Amino acid sequence: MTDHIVYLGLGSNLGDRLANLKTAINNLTPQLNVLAQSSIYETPPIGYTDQPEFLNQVIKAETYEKPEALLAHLKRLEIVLGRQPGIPNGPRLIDIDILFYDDLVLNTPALVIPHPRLAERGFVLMPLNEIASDLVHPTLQVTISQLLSRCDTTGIRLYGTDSIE
Ligand code: PH2
Ligand code: MG
Ligand code: MG
Repeated sequence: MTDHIVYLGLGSNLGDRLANLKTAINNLTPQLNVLAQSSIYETPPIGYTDQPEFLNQVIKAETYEKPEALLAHLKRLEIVLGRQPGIPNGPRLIDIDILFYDDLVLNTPALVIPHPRLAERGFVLMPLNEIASDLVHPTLQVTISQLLSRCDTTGIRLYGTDSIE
């Protein structure tokens, strides 16, 4: 079995957001074996802003699936967990995106790897930086920590740790 290392971005802004993330992670097997999990962040919605705040998290996993089969597995899981079709960038119970798949660069109508918007998304880069700060983006040729340092992270904070002012 040839294993591949992938990073997945998870997001939820409907229902019990924390439970949605946990249920998603618990149902990744057997196709994926989770190796590391970031903290969970509460993040203002990007793109379509008139919707509830998200919880976002990033995980590192190993998988034997090819990219297309992995995508199909994740889409099936989103639907099993209750995701309904909706507007692009709109509210969702659960979103599971492939961020990286080894150092693969893939551009098909169905799937683009690395995720095409990760470099400008603080809600991806903050959690990703926790578990992969030295990972080099295969086309941009800079590390995650470098991408994060250039990115707007306004309003993003760790979830479940109330700040003391
Ligand atoms: N996902 C989107 C669009 N906007 N904003 C935040 N904060 N978190 C997300 O996961 C997110 C988003 C499309 O998938
Ligand atoms: Mg997404
Ligand atoms: Mg998605």
